Amino acid sequence: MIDKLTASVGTALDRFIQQKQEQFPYATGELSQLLRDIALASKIINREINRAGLAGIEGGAGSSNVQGEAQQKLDMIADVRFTRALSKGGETCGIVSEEMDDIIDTGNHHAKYIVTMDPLDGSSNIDVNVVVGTIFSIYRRRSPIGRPPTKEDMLQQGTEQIAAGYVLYGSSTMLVYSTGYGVNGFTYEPSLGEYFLSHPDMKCNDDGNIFSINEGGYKTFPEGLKEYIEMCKEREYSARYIGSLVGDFHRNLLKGGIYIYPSTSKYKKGKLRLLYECNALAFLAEQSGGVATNGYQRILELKPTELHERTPLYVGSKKMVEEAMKCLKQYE
Ligand code: AHM
Ligand code: MG
Repeated sequence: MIDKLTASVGTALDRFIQQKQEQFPYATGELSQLLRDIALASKIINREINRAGLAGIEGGAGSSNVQGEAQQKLDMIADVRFTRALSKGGETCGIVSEEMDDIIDTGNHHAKYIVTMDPLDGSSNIDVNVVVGTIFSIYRRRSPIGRPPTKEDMLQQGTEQIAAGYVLYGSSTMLVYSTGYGVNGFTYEPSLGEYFLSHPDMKCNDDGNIFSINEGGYKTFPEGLKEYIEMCKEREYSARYIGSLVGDFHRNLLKGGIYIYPSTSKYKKGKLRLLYECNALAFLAEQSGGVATNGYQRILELKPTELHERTPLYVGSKKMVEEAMKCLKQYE
């Protein structure tokens, strides 16, 4: 039975990572190990998410889980699990997480990689059983090996990413990542506890007919954006918005579309964070043939100045993003 199952799906993630490493004779295996650490952490989060409903029934706030840990919100649990996996894995010297104000020093001062992550994006969706995701970027450190990580290590442009990806905890759990040579998607097979290649060399269509935006803030959107939205409606495009970035991005990557989080009156600079949400998705978008901008400039070329800074995001099919930018430009 298991043989049949494994034969019907693609290469296992571990083997895929190994094969890719072998294509680079000077590769040390550290990045491969880091990717395995992320995959492992995601399996643990996946298990926690699947138990979320039951955990609520089993005990309310103040009760403890089997390890005796106080029950926490899942986004905090995800943060702890990822940080632990990356620290124990030994390849990461510093982490920026949405859940922590400051840089996390893993203590691995001889490691050469930096990870920025949103361990559980869209976590408010868990209460209503809707998809959530993990988003991550990997950079090479800038500071000398052997020292604690610095802010400069963290504030690198998106163009410096070595790898980036996301995990989508949906009707299936998927890990989608790129090391700069295209984008590959892996689906988790829970009975085997392994990811298998299910979406090789993912490509974002040049054009699409899905627009994803929270229109609640329409009145305060930039004029050019209002015009673009009206254009989408005239063409009877489909409006699709989960309100969970990874889910919305993933759907548009597979089907062709645009995701927009603009500046609004509530979030003047947009809501999404450059370091651990926008850069990773911009990297994946470009690696799959799509485009990602803040409406005016390429996301990957923005120079970050703060760990948790925000930026508007226009990402997805090339033609759609370019058309939206054209509309914005008219009002510059
Ligand atoms: P979070 O990082 O606090 O979870 O917020 C990010 C989420 C994204 O997943 C989603 O695209 C967006 O916030 C939705 O925001 P809104 O409810 O304003 O449309
Ligand atoms: Mg987030």
